Amino acid sequence: MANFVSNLFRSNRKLTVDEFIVKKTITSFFFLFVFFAACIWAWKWVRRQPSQNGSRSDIHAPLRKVLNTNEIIFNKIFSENHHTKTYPASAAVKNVRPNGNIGMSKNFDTATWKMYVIRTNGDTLALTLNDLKKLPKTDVTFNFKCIEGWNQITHWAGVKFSDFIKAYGLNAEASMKYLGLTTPDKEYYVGIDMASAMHPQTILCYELNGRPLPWREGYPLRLIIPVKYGIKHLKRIGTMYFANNRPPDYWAERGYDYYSGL
Ligand SMILES: Nc1nc2c(c(=O)[nH]1)N[C@H]1C(S)=C(S)[C@@H](COP(=O)(O)O)O[C@H]1N2
Ligand SMILES: [Mo]
Repeated sequence: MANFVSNLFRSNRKLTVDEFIVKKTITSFFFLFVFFAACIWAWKWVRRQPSQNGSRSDIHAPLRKVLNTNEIIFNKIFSENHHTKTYPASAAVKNVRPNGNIGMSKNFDTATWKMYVIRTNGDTLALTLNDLKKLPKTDVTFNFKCIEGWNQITHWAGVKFSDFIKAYGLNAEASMKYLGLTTPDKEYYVGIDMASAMHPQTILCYELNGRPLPWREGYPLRLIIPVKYGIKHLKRIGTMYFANNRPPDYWAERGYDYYSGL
């Protein structure tokens, strides 16, 4: 057998058709084997790599790099002209499925709630819901998508984030790279790239289906940001701040994509 094979590859004589087919087949299997071995090696190599930020909860660095590259590409193609598809309000579901209640503890005093906005000069604004309701109202009906794999068409209203920035003269703040949001108890927190925050469909939301936000949907105020997956739509905003470095992000710390764009 070994002799027969080495004969096929070594001899200079013209091969018969049968010999030629056998030789081709052996060569093909050889390269297929090398290819599989390379795949297994690459997979093991990825598994051996530490995570980029050194934390055990993060994914392996090469995979994280792919996500970060995706983010750069998405940032490039992302523009204000790219709107998420909207629907008539009548298409919205009546019974909205609530999901995720981190940072939404029962002992929360709605009467004393304020949204704190930490300005870049160190000042802090404390705004009531009425302050926000005085600003122009915007609504959006879109297909809300959760990374868990479900989606639902929902109808929300509130103040466009960019209108809020304009009304309060937060230009220095909006020129920073990121917006950070946390719940009043700081248990849930997200970071948003400023282009997505300033997108015309992003709203500081206080109504669902034309009524005040239900408790489980984030009363009194939440973020609605149709260009992102559900994880970024922080419910019950407590504090807002601005930064040039990525603010901490609850699900990004647990391995999900920081950008989470749609
Ligand atoms: N404070 C807070 N906001 C949150 C979450 C959470 O656990 N806590 N979960 C997020 C996730 S994963 C999703 S899909 C949406 C769900 O919004 P809904 O409950 O209004 O459907 O809220 C997001 N905002
Ligand atoms: Mo989600």
